[in-house]
Amino acid sequence: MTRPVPERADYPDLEVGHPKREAVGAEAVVRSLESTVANLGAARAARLLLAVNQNGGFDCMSCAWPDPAHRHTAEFCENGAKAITWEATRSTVARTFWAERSLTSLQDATEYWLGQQGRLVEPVHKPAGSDHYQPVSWERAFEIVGAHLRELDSPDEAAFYTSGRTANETAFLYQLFVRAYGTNNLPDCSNMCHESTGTALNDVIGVGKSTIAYDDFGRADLVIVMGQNPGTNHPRMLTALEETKRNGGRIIAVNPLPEAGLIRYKNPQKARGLIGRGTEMADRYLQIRSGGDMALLQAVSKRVLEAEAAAPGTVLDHVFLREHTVGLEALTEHLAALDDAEVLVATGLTVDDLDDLAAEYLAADRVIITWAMGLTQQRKAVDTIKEVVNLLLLRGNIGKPGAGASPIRGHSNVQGDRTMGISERMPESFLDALGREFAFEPPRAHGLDAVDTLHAMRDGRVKVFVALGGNFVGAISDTLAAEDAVRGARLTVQVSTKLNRSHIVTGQEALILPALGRTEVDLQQAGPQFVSVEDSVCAVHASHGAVPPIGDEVRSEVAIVAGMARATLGDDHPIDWDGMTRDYDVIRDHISRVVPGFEHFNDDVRTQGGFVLPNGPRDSRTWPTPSGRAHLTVNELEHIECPPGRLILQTLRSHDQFNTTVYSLNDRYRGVRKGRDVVFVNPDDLERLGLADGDRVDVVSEWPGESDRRLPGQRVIAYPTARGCAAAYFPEANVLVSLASTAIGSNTPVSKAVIVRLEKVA
Ligand SMILES: Nc1nc2c(c(=O)[nH]1)N[C@H]1C(S)=C(S)[C@@H](COP(=O)(O)OP(=O)(O)OC[C@H]3O[C@@H](n4cnc5c(=O)[nH]c(N)nc54)[C@H](O)[C@@H]3O)O[C@H]1N2
Ligand SMILES: Nc1nc2c(c(=O)[nH]1)N[C@H]1C(S)=C(S)[C@@H](COP(=O)(O)OP(=O)(O)OC[C@H]3O[C@@H](n4cnc5c(=O)[nH]c(N)nc54)[C@H](O)[C@@H]3O)O[C@H]1N2
Ligand SMILES: [Mo]
Repeated sequence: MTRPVPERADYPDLEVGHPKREAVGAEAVVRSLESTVANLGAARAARLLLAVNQNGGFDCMSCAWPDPAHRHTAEFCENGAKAITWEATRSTVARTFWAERSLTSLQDATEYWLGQQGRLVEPVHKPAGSDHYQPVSWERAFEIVGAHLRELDSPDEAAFYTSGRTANETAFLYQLFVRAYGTNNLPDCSNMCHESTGTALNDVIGVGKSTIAYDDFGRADLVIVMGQNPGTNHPRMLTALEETKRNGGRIIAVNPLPEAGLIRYKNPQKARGLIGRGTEMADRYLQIRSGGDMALLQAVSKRVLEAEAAAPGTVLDHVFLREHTVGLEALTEHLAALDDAEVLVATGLTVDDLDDLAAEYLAADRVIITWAMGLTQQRKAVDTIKEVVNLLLLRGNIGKPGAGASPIRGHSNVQGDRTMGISERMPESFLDALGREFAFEPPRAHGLDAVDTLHAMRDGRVKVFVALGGNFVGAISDTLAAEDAVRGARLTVQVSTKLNRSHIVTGQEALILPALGRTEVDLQQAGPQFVSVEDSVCAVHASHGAVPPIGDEVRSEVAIVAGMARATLGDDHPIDWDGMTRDYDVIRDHISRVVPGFEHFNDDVRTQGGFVLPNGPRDSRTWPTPSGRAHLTVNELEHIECPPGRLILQTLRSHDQFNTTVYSLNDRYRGVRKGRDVVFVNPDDLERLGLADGDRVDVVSEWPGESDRRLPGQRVIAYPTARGCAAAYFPEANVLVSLASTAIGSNTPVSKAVIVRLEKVA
């Protein structure tokens, strides 16, 4: 019997309560342990939770937050426990699943329901013209991939996606396969995530990564947290922010929403966190209008420069600016002309707010600015991040203890994947080294990023799509356009642990190849293998699986990539794919000769706690830019015009999801239970729009020159977000974001600022 599939976006039991004003504490710990034990059994749960983020254990896959030098016995958070439980479940997709269900019958399945079906344990193939997947042998599956790739007129007619959970060794092998095959079409989740950060930081400081170390949080006088919800997405960061507070530092949050974790934190690892009142987090909370950060940063920098003009020689770090930067004069001139009235419109803040933030910045000797998707998924994201750097540079806040620019990465190894060559445009120096090591000429033309891959699929220029993890069609913007494009492909291949939308919306022919997860022991001919990852602060460490594989047929990602490579390039290809699969030390030896910073990889990764990659700006104030200096830049302010009767909608994560993976229908901190079909709107806006809490509305987005996009039947929640702004959940709301709406310079979908109107439905 076919189990009924729930209809999309219809949650009859939805409950709405009050938002919380504190995060974590005893309740979260108890809940996460209860659910892990209930799902996995006590012994398996204990084995996993005691191994996570420990030396000799595995790296938590829930985010890229770094580990402190002194680890607790329990070095995980509530959301890490959910991610582990989700992967390490013992339920599996039944052998009969696909015989009983056509793809057509699964078109309305939600991500939540798909994820509940358990782990994928055998390779399956959907032949062209068929509406069902059917079991297929590994060898046959690889042959299908190889045959399709060899048949293409050009290697550029294929694209190879990577999601950021992929480990360093796998990522390196995968990009090697793709480049040996002949293309740089390596789109990845980073294109939708921190691409704006990499683009901006590379331009202005020469390194696209964070300039701080973990311990800097404990040394900072001021941490400004912008566009980020650490209580949900990086919960262990709250422990680092608590260190800032305990050492006398201050915290300022800049966010349209009052996020619980930024208001108060009860540390579950400390007795006072379990029973006491916890730590007050943000000393100031600026509820900025969506997309207003660039204006805010310029206004603060302007005030810093005015303070210097009023008391010359006393405000700026002149020695630093002289020795290490270029561009001060142009920046000073440009900001002098900044129109405060425009800043007030753009930010929705008051003059006092701007003055106070400037005063806080000036009172601090060591300042860290952290950010995530609230800044990167904006049209002017790249320029906004350059303004973060401008503000930091003015007082020498890069390359000294307790200070720096700190993008907080998303996926647990998204940063490492980039280091390993997963990018559609790696620098020439990387391609040269790769070609030398493996005696071939890598392709040089830039490849396609995530958005451009979809354009190319839509136009028939990309015909084969291979995904190493992730849920491309579920995660990218403009869902309906994306799905149409994917359906036109000849072959789509998903290497996955669990079911998601990208298995249901496929090319004419499709494969699902089941992979081992990070929690599982990876046994190869040379014995159990470990992999490695790089966290948000450039620390690289090993990850060892802790529990037996979920099934006999499931293969490691390395083995799957090697299998595809051999089948595509032929058994007599000079690259020894099998040797690298037998023993991952062989892959690491190759990496040590290709990637700077990894020269003694196999030794360094075996030292307790791993090693930290070199970083010029952080370590020695050296700037690998063309001028050899850090650049203060002039960026033209542009604020979001919101026509009357419209709102600026952001799409964001609930507390119980990991990207497109939905663990439960609750969003505890925001007071939502048993449903996700909601839109959060400020009460003043509701009144202005003639709507009320509890109304049902279609959320309709408008993009110039295109027809309207619609997310039907959302329940309105009156919520204390900034005025003029609204919020709805990713990935359901992706349908509203035009594929044409991307950040200037990084091509990242503008997921945090969509102009919408709300249409009341009966
Ligand atoms: N549990 C869990 N952990 C995760 C993830 C997950 O889904 N679940 N995802 C992982 C990934 S891949 C990533 S990239 C990170 C994402 O981590 P976050 O960036 O924290 O994730 P979002 O939910 O997108 O939250 C964006 C935040 O920015 C704010 N914001 C929106 N627009 C603006 C703006 O214009 N200005 C400012 N200042 N703020 C704004 C929102 O109100 C929200 O608080 O988390 C990683 N960790
Ligand atoms: N509207 C909107 N869109 C967004 C965002 C947003 O804020 N708003 N955020 C963007 C961001 S920041 C990101 S990073 C992307 C995320 O885009 P993706 O990385 O593509 O999506 P995920 O949901 O993280 O992928 C989940 C799937 O990965 C597979 N998986 C999990 N673990 C493993 C593993 O160990 N191995 C393998 N092979 N597969 C595994 C499972 O099958 C699971 O279903 O989405 C982006 N899209
Ligand atoms: Mo991300």
